[in-house]
Amino acid sequence: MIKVIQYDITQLDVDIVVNAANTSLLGGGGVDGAIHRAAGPELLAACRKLGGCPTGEARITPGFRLAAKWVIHAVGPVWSGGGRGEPQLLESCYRSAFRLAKDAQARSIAFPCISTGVYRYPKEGAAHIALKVMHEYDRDFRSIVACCFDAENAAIYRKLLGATTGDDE
Ligand code: AR6
Repeated sequence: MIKVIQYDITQLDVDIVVNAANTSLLGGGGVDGAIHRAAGPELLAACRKLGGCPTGEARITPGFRLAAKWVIHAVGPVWSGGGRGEPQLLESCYRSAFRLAKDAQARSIAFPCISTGVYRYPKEGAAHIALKVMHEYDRDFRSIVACCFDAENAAIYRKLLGATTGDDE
């Protein structure tokens, strides 16, 4: 089941929280900063051992002080007009996260709106890609949560999800 909520992702009781990280995996602002603060310094230590992650891919660590057992650090593209493979990279980043989540045998997973903050990916285009991949993996999970932080993203996700399923499922 795909659910749209407007909430702080660090507070969710799910098996896996996905982070919108950068290629260094060493933290930053936005949801990345919030996840590192909530998970504690052990998260940064675990990320250091990973040696970074290319754009469009993802890596997994424990969730440490989060309720979530795991954090998947997914690196979305920086928007630079759309002609530099941004849609493909964003899609691949959601797919990589789902593959890792399946390997970890997770039943529930929550995603932020990757790339739509500091990385400036247009919100509607990003939501379209996120929901497309979420639908592909819907049957593999008990719960897939699109965790929007801002009202604009929440409205976009609800509109697009309603258009494909008739409601929030
Ligand atoms: N819970 C859920 N969503 C959140 C939260 C939260 N606590 N805080 C922010 N968001 P951004 P990006 C939303 O900028 O665009 C970092 O510095 C936010 O409203 O966090 O992928 C990284 O280290 C927006 O909708 O990530 C990278 O350098 C969404 O999360 C860079 O930013 C993503 O915004 C990645 O940029």
